[in-house]
This record gives sequence, structure tokens and C-alpha cells, in this order.
Amino acid sequence: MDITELSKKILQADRRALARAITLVESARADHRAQADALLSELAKSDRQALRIGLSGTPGVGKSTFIEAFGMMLIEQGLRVAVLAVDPSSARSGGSILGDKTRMERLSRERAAFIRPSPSQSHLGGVARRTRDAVALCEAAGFDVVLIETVGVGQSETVVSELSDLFLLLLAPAGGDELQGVKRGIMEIADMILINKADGDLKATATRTCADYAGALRLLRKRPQDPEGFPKALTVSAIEAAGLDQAWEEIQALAGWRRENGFWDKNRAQQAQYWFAEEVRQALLSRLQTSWAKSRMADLSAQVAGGAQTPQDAARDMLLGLGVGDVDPSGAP
Ligand SMILES: Nc1nc2c(ncn2[C@@H]2O[C@H](COP(=O)(O)OP(=O)(O)O)[C@@H](O)[C@H]2O)c(=O)[nH]1
Ligand SMILES: [Mg+2]
Repeated sequence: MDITELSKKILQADRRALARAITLVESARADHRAQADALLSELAKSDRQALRIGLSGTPGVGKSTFIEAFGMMLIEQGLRVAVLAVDPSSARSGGSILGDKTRMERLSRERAAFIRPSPSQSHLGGVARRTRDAVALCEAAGFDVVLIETVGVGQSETVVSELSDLFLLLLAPAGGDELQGVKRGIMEIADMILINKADGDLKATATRTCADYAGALRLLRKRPQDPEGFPKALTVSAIEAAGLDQAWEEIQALAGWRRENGFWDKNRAQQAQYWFAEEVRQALLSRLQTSWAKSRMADLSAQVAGGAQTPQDAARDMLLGLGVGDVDPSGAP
């Protein structure tokens, strides 16, 4: 594959080139990986920046419906929108959270939209790294907004917040006064909470739920990256496309404030550091996945079980074999 040619086409917003490039970054083959890295370095020279919006919520809350309606609204305003997903379960289920294209039927037909399902790798780290690459590719292709969807389970929200400028949490209206078991950690990374399905019979409940969350958000520690009044809770109806324009206004206000006050660049710089450390960690871990490493681990593990070696001595043997052995306590290699 000609990387210079591919890079040129991406910069010209060629969708097929973009799709091919994402397939390249998702490939596990070492030669593909090298090409992908070269492509990403080449494209990093372009200074295009999209607004990256992370979106999380439990299955059924209305993420797909919201993305379709919100995406259509942005397109009608002349913006170009890419939709990506982080879904570590998609490798197992074979499908993906974006597999339900039926709910994004209109958006998927739009030339100004680009929709890509989650990379089908089984562990979150792998999915997230490849999605981060896909975000960079979409950005180079000149998309104005990149929406990154994730299911609200476990660690995926935290990881998605490391690849977005802004993080939205979508919730359903709930009776009772319990806060739907939303973990404090998730509340703390949310920049905006959207209570969806504020329509019909659910409208009153949605308004109450929204007030509950607005109250809960006020109780959280004030974050330096927030202007007065943020993080905010709003009601929306994805089905009726209600409240979406207001949500977009708030998003732009928040993004604008962060740009002006240096938090935008600071966040991106910190994210680059996070992904640097993550690449190093993953590269070290991948050394344990070779067949040599696996069988050596098994041998040493048997020795440890039989008492022939202490765990520490066996670990030292293993690390020496991997070529990362004996770390000097002073930190020197
Ligand atoms: N009443 C109402 N139902 C909605 C709304 N948004 C989504 N739904 C319904 O909720 C269900 C799940 O929506 P979906 O977008 O697939 O949720 P996802 O699993 O989070 O992607 C579907 O039956 C939708 O029609 C809304 O704004 N109002
Ligand atoms: Mg969905």
C-alpha cells in the first residue's frame, strides 16, 4: 500500500481511503502496523482538529437513536460527522453496538457522515488504541465532529474520555430517588448528562430525573476545566429530536470556553502522554503473547509450583529471557 498516496487521499476527505486506512490501523499484522504508524505520523503533520465527543450509556438508553438525530442536525448545519465505537464485547458477539444500522439509517446514507463499527478485538486496551487511531484519521479527513460511542460497562467510559474533548453521559428517566446506580467515577468524568426519552408519558419523570442529576453534579468537587454552571444536566428526546439544539449550544459553549482558557490544549497534551504510556505498557505486555513466552511461562510456572524455584527467581529468569531483565533499582538500564 502506498502510504503517501493514501495520506493524500485522506487529506482530500476521500471516504474509501479513510475506510481502508482504518482497516489498516486495525490489522494485527506487523507489516500493516508499521504502515499504519507511518501513515499516522504523516497525517499528524496536518493541524486539523475535530471536536471529539465521547458518548456513553447503558444498552437501550437510546445512544443509536440519539446519534442519528444529533448527527442529522449537525449535518443540516453544514458540518461533517464521523461516528466511531468502542465496544470490547463486539469481538465475542460478532456484532457491534453500531451494528444496528437500522437506527442510523438516515445518517448512514448521508455523504457528510461516516460511520464505523468498533474494532473487533477482545480486550478493551486494543479496541481503544485502534479507535484512537481511527479518530486521528477522521480528524485528518476533515470531519468537524467525531462522536465516539461506548456501552456503559466497566472501564470503557474512562478509556473513551481519554480520547475525547468532551464526554456525554446518556441516561433514561427513572422513577424513585436512587441515581440509577451511576458510579461516582463516571459522574466525575461527565461534562454533560443528558436524560433521554423526555417525551410522552416519560416527560415528567425525565424532568425530575434531570433535576436529581443536576443536584448530584453540584455536589461534586469543582473541576478547573469547567466554567460556571458545568457539568450540566439536560433533558432531550432523541425520537422527537427535542433539546438537541440546546445540547449542541451548551457543548459549543463549553468547548469554546476550554479553548480560550487553555484547557483544551492541556487536555490533549495530557491525553498524548496517556497514550504514550499506554503504548509502552501494551508493547511490554505483548511480549508475553509470543508462543516462546507462553511456553516459557508455563515451564517456569510449573517449576514454581513444584518448589524448584522461588516466584522471584523464576520471574527474573523470565524477564531476562524477554530481554527486559534485571532492572537496576536506580532506574538505569
Ligand atoms: N420514547 C423514546 N424512546 C426512545 C428515545 N430514544 C430511543 N428510544 C427507544 O429506546 C430503544 C433503544 O434505543 P437505541 O437507540 O437502540 O438504544 P442504544 O442501545 O443505547 O443504542 C428503542 O426502542 C428506541 O426507539 C426517545 O427519545 N424517546
Ligand atoms: Mg445502539
